[in-house]
Formats: sequence, C-alpha cells, structure tokens
Amino acid sequence: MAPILLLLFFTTTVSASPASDALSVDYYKSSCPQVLDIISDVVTTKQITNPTTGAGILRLFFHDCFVSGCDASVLVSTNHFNRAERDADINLSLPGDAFDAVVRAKTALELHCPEVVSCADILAVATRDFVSMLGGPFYPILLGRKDSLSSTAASVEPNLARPNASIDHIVALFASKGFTVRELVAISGAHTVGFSHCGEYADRIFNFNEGGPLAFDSSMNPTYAQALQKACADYLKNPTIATFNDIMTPGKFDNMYYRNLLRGLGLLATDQKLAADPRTAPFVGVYAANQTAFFEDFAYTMQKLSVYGVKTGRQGEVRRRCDAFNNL
Ligand code: HEM
Ligand SMILES: *[C@@H]1O[C@H](CO)[C@@H](O)[C@H](O)[C@H]1NC(C)=O
Ligand SMILES: *[C@@H]1O[C@H](CO)[C@@H](O)[C@H](O)[C@H]1NC(C)=O
Ligand SMILES: CC(=O)N[C@H]1CO[C@H](CO)[C@@H](O)[C@@H]1O
Repeated sequence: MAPILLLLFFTTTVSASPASDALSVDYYKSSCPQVLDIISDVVTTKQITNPTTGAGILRLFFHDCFVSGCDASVLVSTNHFNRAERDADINLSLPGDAFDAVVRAKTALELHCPEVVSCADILAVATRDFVSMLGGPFYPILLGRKDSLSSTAASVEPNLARPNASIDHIVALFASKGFTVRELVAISGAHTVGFSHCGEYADRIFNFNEGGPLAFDSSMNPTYAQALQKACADYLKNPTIATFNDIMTPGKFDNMYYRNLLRGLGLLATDQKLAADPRTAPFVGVYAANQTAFFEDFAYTMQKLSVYGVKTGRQGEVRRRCDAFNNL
C-alpha cells in the first residue's frame, strides 16, 4: 500500500508561543536544508543493521512526549546533580539502540549544520521515518522544537501508564493531555511492532487470580497463553526474555494488532482490554476491519502527539549533545 500523505491536517503553523517561534515544516529551510535526508539516511542504516531499533524509537518518542512534551527530555543522562527521566523505573527497558540512532543522527547533523537542529526534532522525524519504513503511514512533521532545560525521573510515573492500569485510568490520562478515546485506540496500534518483556505480562499467564501456577487470563487465546508460559518459564532468572507484541506480523507496521485483539492474541493486559471496554471496542473493530482507517487515524494522532507540549523560542535550547544540557 502506498504511503498516505495527510498534509491537510497541519497545513497552517501551530504557534506554541510568539508567532516568530512557530513550528513549520520549513523551519530549517535555510539553516539546514538537508536535515530530512540526513536523518533518513541514518535511520535507514541503523534499522537495517539493527532491526529492533524502529520499535524502540517509537516507544522512546511516546515516552518523551507524554512526559513534559516532545522536548528530548528523555534523552538526557543522569548526573551527580540530577536523576533524569530515562532513569525512572518505567524506562528500564528503553532500548539503547533507539538512543544510539538519535545520537548518530545528531553527530551527522553537527557536521553539516552545527548547533542548529534540536534533538527533539530529530526524535520526531526519526520516529516518522521508522514508522513508514516498517510499512506504516507517512506523515509530515512540523519542525522547530527546542530541547528541554530539565529532565527529572520523578515526573515520569504520573504521566505514563502501566500494563496493569484500568481503561478508566488510561482514558483519563490521555484525556488530561487532550487526546480522545479514538486517538488513544489509534495510537495504541503502535504495539503492532516491537517486544515486551515477560515481566510486563507475567501476571496474565502465571497464577492468574491465584488460580494455580499455570492459570492464565481467560480473555487470552489458550494456545497463545500456553506458548507464552513456555517462552517465559525462566523469566524470573532471566528478566531479559521478551516476546513480540504482535505475534502474527511482528516486524510489520499494519493493523494486525487489532485483528489479534479480536482473537485473544493481545499481549499486555491493557492491549486486550481495549477490545472489551465498550468505549474502546468499537474503534478496535473499525481498525481491525480497515487498515486504511487505522493508518489515517494513526498518522493524524502521531502528528498531534508530535506537537504536544513542545518548547519554542526561549523555552528551550538546541542541545549540542542530546544527552546533556548545554550549560553542563
Ligand atoms: C497507553 C498505554 C500503554 C502502555 C500501558 C504501554 C506499555 C508498554 C510496555 C509495558 C511495553 C513493553 C516494554 C518492554 O518490556 O520492553 C511497551 C512496548 C512498546 N510500546 Fe507501549 N504502552 C502504551 C502505549 C504506547 C503508545 C501510545 C506507543 C507509541 C505511540 C507505544 C509504543 C510501544 C512500542 C513501539 C513498544 C515496543 C518497544 C520495543 O520493541 O523496544 N506504546 N509498551
Ligand atoms: C501495577 O504494577 C506496578 C509495578 O509494576 C505496581 O507498583 C502497582 O501497584 C500496580 N498497580 C495496580 C493497580 O495493581
Ligand atoms: C476504510 O476507511 C477509509 C478511511 O476512513 C474509508 O474511506 C473507506 O471507505 C473504508 N473502507 C471500508 C470498506 O469501509
Ligand atoms: C536506556 C537507558 O538509559 N536505560 C536506563 C534506565 O534506567 C536504568 C536504571 O536507573 C539505567 O540503568 C538504564 O541505563
């Protein structure tokens, strides 16, 4: 299927503060005209040499944006003075390759146009490139984000959900950031790629509801649950064991995530609940039946996410290194 261009959604600029600081697709037109090609080259090479990168960066972008806006705050390293976002518990498994992809793009950009392109913009563009490379929709990215001047681990937990959260909680979390139920279901389709560690869903496949060691969540397809029990048998000894989020087409960005949910093949408890809750289930049905509808809504919602809480003008800086503030 050809990539879908959704230029109609953000044809005008979004002004987050003074007009002169507005984001635009042409933001680097004169200061760094090659920016998109340079990021795309790095992303393509990285994904080919390490195929798990794409899903990792998609998750990294979500975590960046939901915690204090899309401002590269997730990329900052902890130092003696500050425990940064990426060292919050929930970040434990954010993959090193995803960070590495951004660092490589930044290094390439610093050679061509030093101190011009923000890390937040790199992360937004790299995410878009990965999604379309994996077979998902292509959508334009507004540019001109500034990088954050702070990053704290304590700000992470309240802004992200765990797989044991209720749909009530997740709907409220997304609503608090201006996202509708439909957008929540559409963007959750990101779980059509990538992995989850056994520990994230172990309570669904072992001793579910105290029903005995091999009792599993009855909303799961039994064959699937038993296969996961085998794969995860040693997960306490080896917490690095992980399985595909989308067991059917793990490396492809498609609507299989929703089709899986209709057959009890959702991996995380929160995934499977989307197909059961009366608020979310209708959208799961639409996307399972119609990949075009999913791609349109996913692209729209990713564009909305990519401008969430962005910093412009003097609210931020263009970092020289993505993992450190300039004044350190
Ligand atoms: C709303 C509730 C959500 C919950 C509870 C949730 C939870 C999780 C968990 C527990 C993992 C497994 C992490 C690991 O074990 O390494 C995961 C993986 C992932 N999540 Fe989510 N997630 C949510 C929403 C999203 C959204 C909105 C996106 C993107 C827009 C996203 C993108 C991903 C991706 C791509 C992976 C795979 C990462 C990889 O393979 O490295 N998630 N998610
Ligand atoms: C969900 O899991 C986390 C740890 O992963 C735990 O701290 C929290 O209490 C759990 N929440 C619920 C509602 O069970
Ligand atoms: C699928 O969704 C697209 C986009 O919303 C719509 O134009 C199309 O008519 C839908 N196809 C079917 C078969 O419902
Ligand atoms: C990718 C990454 O930076 N992960 C970090 C998440 O937090 C843990 C615990 O503090 C660190 O050890 C990881 O390096």
